Amino acid sequence: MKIAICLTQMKPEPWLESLTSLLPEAEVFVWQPGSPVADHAVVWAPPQAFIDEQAGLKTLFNIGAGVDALLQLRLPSELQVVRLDDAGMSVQMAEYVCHAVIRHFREFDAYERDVREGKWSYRKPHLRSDFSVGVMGLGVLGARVAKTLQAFEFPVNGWSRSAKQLPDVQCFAGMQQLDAFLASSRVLVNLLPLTAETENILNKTNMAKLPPQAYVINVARGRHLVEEDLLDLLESGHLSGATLDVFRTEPLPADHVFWTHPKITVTPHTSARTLREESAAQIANKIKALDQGHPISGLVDRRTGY
Ligand code: NDP
Ligand code: OXD
Repeated sequence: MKIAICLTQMKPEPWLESLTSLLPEAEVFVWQPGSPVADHAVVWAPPQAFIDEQAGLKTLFNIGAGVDALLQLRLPSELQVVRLDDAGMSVQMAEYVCHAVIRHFREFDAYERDVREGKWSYRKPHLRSDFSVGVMGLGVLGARVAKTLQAFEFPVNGWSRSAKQLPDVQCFAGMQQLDAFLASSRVLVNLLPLTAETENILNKTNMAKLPPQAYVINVARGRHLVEEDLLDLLESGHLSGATLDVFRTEPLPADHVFWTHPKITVTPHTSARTLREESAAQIANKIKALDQGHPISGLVDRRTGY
């Protein structure tokens, strides 16, 4: 069995080492033009040339949860696309989102500023019941985030494509319930996949439906957010701030206004990192299962785009 590795923006060697030791019978190699055709590939944002050369490939294992970069390529219809199933990402995402929500709710950013200026200040505590958090996307990551937020007793709303029932989460589904979801979410957390339906969903029309002083946390993809619309709503005061982990262009360009905007907190696409050892073990187990004719989880539905 042959396994090709094709990763952009990251070093392939550690993956080569991990997969070679987990699958000693396989021939694992780092793809370059002219490499032999593999049975399976482990990829992150591969070029079209890789797909075109690897005709006959059976499975593409994405080393992340979001498959938008893969689905933009021309892929043979029979090629299976497999996402990572959690692999240690959901707990990181829950940490990140809870940190951002609590930092905003408790005004720790303002306290940090005061302390830097030597001020011993107090602020009037917000009411937790006024701080409902709306999670867009109730999949592997969103469901974990919703559950973790409940441990801090925030009221939690969720929005997904199909109707869901999650304990103590007020669940909304589909476009017909989007407005009601937005109107009842003081903090909006975006954990949707990037698809034709969700691109630019964080636009002025939708964000204006959030309650006054709402706060936006985008941890999914930069192309969900219309940047100028966010800036306008921050300027008008309708939104009180935003925490952004993902951007239309990454790395965020050095002269981008988000870097220094007083109401925006930026992190460098780091809310839930791919953990190599856990992820390589998951992929190796799925390759063994496929080899033995067993079904695997994490198959992407190419029609819905996630
Ligand atoms: P899943 O595929 O498990 O879940 C997606 C959720 O979004 C589902 O609940 C789905 O609804 C919902 N959804 C999809 N389309 C729509 C729509 N049109 N309207 C309403 N709801 C919709 O994704 P994950 O939770 O694993 O990941 C979400 C995204 O997070 C990834 O696609 C990726 O872009 C991003 N991500 C970011 C990372 C970072 O470091 N910043 C790390 C990892 C992922 P339903 O359940 O009804 O199908
Ligand atoms: C992912 C990511 O999709 O890292 O896994 O953004």
